[in-house]
Amino acid sequence: MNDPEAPIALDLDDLQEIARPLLETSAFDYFAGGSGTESTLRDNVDAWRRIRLRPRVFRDVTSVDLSTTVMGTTVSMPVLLAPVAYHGMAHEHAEIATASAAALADTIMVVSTLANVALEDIATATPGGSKWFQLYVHVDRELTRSLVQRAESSGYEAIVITVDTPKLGQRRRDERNRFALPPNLRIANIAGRPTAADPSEIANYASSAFASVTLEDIEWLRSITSLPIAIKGVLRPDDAQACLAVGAQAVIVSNHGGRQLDGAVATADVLAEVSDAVGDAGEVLVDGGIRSGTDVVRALALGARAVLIGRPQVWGLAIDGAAGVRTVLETLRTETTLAFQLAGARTNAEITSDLIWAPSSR
Ligand code: FNR
Ligand code: LAC
Repeated sequence: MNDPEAPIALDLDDLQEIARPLLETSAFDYFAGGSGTESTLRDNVDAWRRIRLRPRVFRDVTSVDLSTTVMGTTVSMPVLLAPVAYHGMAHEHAEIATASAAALADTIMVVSTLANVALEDIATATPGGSKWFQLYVHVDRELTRSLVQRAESSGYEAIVITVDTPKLGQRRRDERNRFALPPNLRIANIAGRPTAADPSEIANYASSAFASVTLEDIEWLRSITSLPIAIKGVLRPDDAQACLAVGAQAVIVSNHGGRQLDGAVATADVLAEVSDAVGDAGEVLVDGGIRSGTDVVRALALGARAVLIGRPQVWGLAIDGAAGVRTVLETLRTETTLAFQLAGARTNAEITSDLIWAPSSR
């Protein structure tokens, strides 16, 4: 993985096994793992592949423009990097490497509260790239306020509030490994260190520090920042509409990559109804199991404005640092361009719901 410009026939599914031997077992399991029996983890990927498309022909698709805007930020393609904790376990350059790859690919990195590099340092190191800050609302309101103010003053262009993590899902792999952040790494945005304890350090931290987010919390956050707000972790139309009612500009349909409620529905299966419920009142993004350009087309056809990828960014980071993440993004760009062309679409706007084939449409 050394020339991110070179078109490569890389299957993002292959990356996980290429990255496995490069990581400590506990780190690999933390990144790869889901909750419970990992049924939602598996279904996230399978659900996209169950979706069939009916491409248009007689369209001149010689040139395709993948660019779009998400919450007012222009991106070169409808593929963003989802917030993922602990990049320092995958590569010594950690979130700075990931952010530089996103900047070079002209797309957005959503930086996690639980990054191993302080949000200010990520912003300073990668001034050219558009970044959003993913916020875990803490029981400590002043800590929460300071995170938002720090992100806003560091040039982050939006706040992503994760609402599906009142507690951490049961991560059996982490429990077996008694997972803890390696001693040379820390949660750089938070002072101190989480205490190592059962079932795992991060589960213990989430359990003690994370708030169970309410709509009143969102209204409060709306009142303390002028940045656009996206709410991440929504799977229901009623919750999506509630997000907009309290001032969010976007909803991210997500089940946290199958890491929270095991048995939760795959995001591909609920995206259309959430998108229909939101309508023109806001933007809908989706993550979970996106592994190909065809998956990107499926998501847009079901109403998403853009997708976010989680684990593939980590595998790229582990394999080859910033260049590895860049290769993941450029591979998805190449695949998405081809998928657009074969679907008969030249722009994001031409990816419409009638491209979805369903038995009822016979
Ligand atoms: C995550 N995710 C996540 N989400 C969030 O809001 N804040 C976070 O800090 C993290 N951390 C995190 C760590 C790891 C190792 C994973 C795999 C995931 C969830 C992430 O943003 C996203 O919802 C899923 O990863 C998307 O699914 P895929 O692309 O990984 O299948
Ligand atoms: C996770 C949390 C930290 O999925 O988002 O590990």
